[in-house]
Amino acid sequence: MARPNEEVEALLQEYADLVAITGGDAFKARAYEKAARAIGGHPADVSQLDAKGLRDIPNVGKSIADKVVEYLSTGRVTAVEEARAAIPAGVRELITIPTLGPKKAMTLYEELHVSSVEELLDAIHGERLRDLKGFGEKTEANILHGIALMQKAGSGRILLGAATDVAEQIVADLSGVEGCEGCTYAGSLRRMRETIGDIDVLVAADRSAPFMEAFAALPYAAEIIAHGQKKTSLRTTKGLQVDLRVLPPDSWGAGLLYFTGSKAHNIRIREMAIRHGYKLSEYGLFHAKSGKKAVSETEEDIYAKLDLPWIPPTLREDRGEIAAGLKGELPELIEEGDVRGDLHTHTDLTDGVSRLEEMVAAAAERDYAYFAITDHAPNLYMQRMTDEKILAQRERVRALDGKHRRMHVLHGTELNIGPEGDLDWPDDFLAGFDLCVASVHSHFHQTREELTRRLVRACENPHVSIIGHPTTRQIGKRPPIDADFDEVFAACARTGTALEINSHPERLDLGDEDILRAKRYGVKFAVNTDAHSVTHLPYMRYGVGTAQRGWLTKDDVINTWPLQRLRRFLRPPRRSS
Ligand code: DGT
Ligand code: CA
Ligand code: CA
Ligand code: ZN
Repeated sequence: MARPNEEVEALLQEYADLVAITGGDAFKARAYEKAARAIGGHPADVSQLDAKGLRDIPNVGKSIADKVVEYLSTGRVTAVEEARAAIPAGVRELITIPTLGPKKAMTLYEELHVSSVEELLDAIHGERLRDLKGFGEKTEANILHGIALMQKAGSGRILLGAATDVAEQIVADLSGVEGCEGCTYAGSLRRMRETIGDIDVLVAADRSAPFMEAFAALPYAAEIIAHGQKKTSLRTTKGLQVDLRVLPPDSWGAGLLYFTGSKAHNIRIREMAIRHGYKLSEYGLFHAKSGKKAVSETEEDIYAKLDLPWIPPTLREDRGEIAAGLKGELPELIEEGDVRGDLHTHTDLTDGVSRLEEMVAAAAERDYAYFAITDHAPNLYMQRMTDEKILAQRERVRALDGKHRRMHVLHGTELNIGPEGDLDWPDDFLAGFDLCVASVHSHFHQTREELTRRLVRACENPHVSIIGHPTTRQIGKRPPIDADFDEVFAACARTGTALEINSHPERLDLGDEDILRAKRYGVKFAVNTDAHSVTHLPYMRYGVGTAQRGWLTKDDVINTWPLQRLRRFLRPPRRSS
C-alpha cells in the first residue's frame, strides 16, 4: 500500500543495484539511481502519468519511462526480471546488507563464491575475507554489524512513517462503515514510537460484525490471522500485522487507555487504581467493593478519578509522567502547529529533487512564517557545490523572500563536519549565511575521542548554529556513531548550538532518549525535515512526535520561536568558551 511512487522508486533502485553488481556501466547504474530518487520524491502520483508525463520528471529519460509504464501496466519489467535471473538470489540478498555495497558483494561472489548470508558469515569466521583486496578486519566488523542490523530490522518492526500511512488509510476506510461512533489507532503508533510492532485499530460501535467483515475484506489484506467478535488480526500485502478491536461506545475511554499502553504505563495506572479502591480493565474503572462501574467513557474521566490530568500518549512510557502529573508538572508539549518554520532543507542545486521555487511555495502552503534552504557545501564533493553557485542561489532566495504568504526565506547551508572537525568554508564566507547547519556524513568509524572532538569543534565554530542528524543513525540500517554524547551535549549548551531532531522516519535523530538526556544539559533543539523533495515537508509531524517523547516544550525548540528571537539565537558570535 506504499504510494506507487515509492514502489517504482524501490524497483528502479533495485535495478541500479543489479546493474552495479553485474559490473555493468556505472553511469547507467547512477542514472537509474537518480531516476529512482526523482520519482520517489515526485509530488504527483506516477501511476496517473503516461510515458510523456513521466519524461517530464527530471532525470527520467525514454528508456526509464518505458520501464515504468511496463511496470504500472503489467506489474513487472522484463529487463529487471532478466537482471534478477542472472544473479543468484543469495547474492541479491547480500546487497541488502547495510554497509555492504554492490561492489563488495560482487567481489565476494566472484572471488569466494559466497552467495548467501550464511556463507558470508562462514567466510568471515574462517577469516577468508582478509585476503581480498579492499577488505580488512574493519570491513569484517562492519559487515557483521550490518548483518546484525538487518536481522534485527527483519524482526518485523516497521518505521513510524510507513505504519502511519497504513493506519490512516484503515481508519479512513472503517470510519465509513455504518454504525461507527469512533475509530482511531492506539498502541505504539499512537505513542509515536520510532518503530512499530503491529498496528492496533479501535472502533466504537454497538455491533462489531460489520466492522470485522469490512476489515477482513480490505483490498490490502493478504492473510487473516484471527477472526473473532472482539478482535480480528490480519497481515497486509506488505507483511504488516494489524489488530482491530471493536469496543462498546460506553467503554471507549477505558479501551483506548488500555490499548494505547505502554504496558509499563498501564501497570502503574492499575496500581494507582487499586490504591484508590478501584479496579481498572479495558472495560472501565470499577469500584472494587461493589463492582459498579465508576467511569469508562473517556480517558480524561479515568485519569481524573486517579487525581491525574490527561497524559499525552507520547509520554506514556513510565518515564516519570505519572509523578509529574500528580505534582501538576507535566510539560506543555510542543505541537506540530507550534512549528513556525523548517531550518534544514535541500533543493536540486545539490541532491534534492525539487526546485527552490517549488520548495518555497510548498513551505508557504504549510503556513510557515520562515523557511531555510540549506544545500550541501563543497566538501561533499559529489554535490559539486561552488562559491559561485551558492551565491547565485542566495540571490534567488532573496528574491523569494516574503513573496509567498509573506513567508521569510532564509539562506543557509548544511556544512560537512570533516574528520578533524573542519568545515567547508572559511569563517568570513560562513558569515554571509543566515544560518549554518553542520553534520557528519562520513568517517563514521573513527575512535570515540576523534568523533567527540569532531562534533565539539563544530559546535565551537561561532557560525554553526545547528548540528544536523547528530548521531547519523539510520534506523535498522546504520548504528549511531560512537561519540561521547554527554560531552557533545555539554558543548552545545556552552556554545549555544542547537541539536537537530531530524524528522525523516528513517532517521529520527536525535531519538527520544538522547533528547531527554540533552535537555538536562540545557540544550536547545531544532525540529527539521532535511527535506530533499516537497513530499518530505510533511515529515515534520514525526520529528514533533519524537520531540514530545523527549518531553520538549515550545521554549526548547528554536523553530517555534518568532523570527526575531530565532535571529538572535542564530547571530554570531555566540560564546565559544
Ligand atoms: P508494538 O506493537 O510492539 O510496537 O507495541 P504496543 O505498545 O503497540 O504493544 P501491543 O500491540 O502488544 O499492545 C497494545 C497495547 O495493549 C499495549 O501498548 C498495552 C496493552 N497491552 C498489551 N498486552 C498487555 C499486558 O499484558 N498488560 C497490560 N497492562 N497491557 C497490555
Ligand atoms: Ca501494537
Ligand atoms: Ca497489537
Ligand atoms: Zn545531512
